[in-house]
Amino acid sequence: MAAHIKPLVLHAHATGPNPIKVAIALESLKVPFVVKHWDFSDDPNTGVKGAMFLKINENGRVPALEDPNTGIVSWESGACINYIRRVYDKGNTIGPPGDSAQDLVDFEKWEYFLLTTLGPMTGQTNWFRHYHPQKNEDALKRYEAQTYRCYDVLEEQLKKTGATSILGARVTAVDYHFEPWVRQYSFAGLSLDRYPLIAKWLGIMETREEVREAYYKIKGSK
Ligand SMILES: N[C@@H](CCC(=O)N[C@@H](CS)C(=O)NCC(=O)O)C(=O)O
Repeated sequence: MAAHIKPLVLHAHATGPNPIKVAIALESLKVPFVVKHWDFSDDPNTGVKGAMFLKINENGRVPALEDPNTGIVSWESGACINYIRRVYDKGNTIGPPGDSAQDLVDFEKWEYFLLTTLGPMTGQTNWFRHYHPQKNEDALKRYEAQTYRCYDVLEEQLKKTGATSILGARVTAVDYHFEPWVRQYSFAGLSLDRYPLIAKWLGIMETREEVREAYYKIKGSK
């Protein structure tokens, strides 16, 4: 794939999980890309809330993805990955494993479940555990419980697929969406003791080459 493609620019942060998903998708398809790191400040030149970055993403969050081959700029990890799939995955290696109407819905329902529920609930758990200026045990309990509820749903799904991938059949972009968020369980102060299949799935994902390479490009370690 690589030879005639100009490297895409992935705007990222060294620790946030959302840019990593996009990096995994690009790695999986062998689409060349460079990473530009931003910090979480409003510094006009370096921050995601600063003037320079807001010209790329007016929502002031990473990831954002610039494609010099098409002139397209995307942001929101879901939009970035779906753009990558449409343009660079003509053979459908990371999209829905089947082409029935149910296969397409299955792909989207898990993608949206991560984007709207498991990701944000984990993010709020992190927030109230590590960053909220005042202790707020009620909020922390609420978001922990909601994240565990998502783990319950995922564990049940993995019972159906044998835990080698979320949709079964093969690894897809859905797994790429989940991996960086589920990997944060320990940082979020959560445990996988009650979730053996999530632990198994995560172990498989962590050793995949595209995942290791993506972490290396974003964080400098695998
Ligand atoms: N729904 C967005 C979330 C993006 C997001 O929250 N990114 C975090 C890093 S993982 C961020 O940029 N945070 C900066 C901030 O909160 O100021 C997506 O899926 O891309």
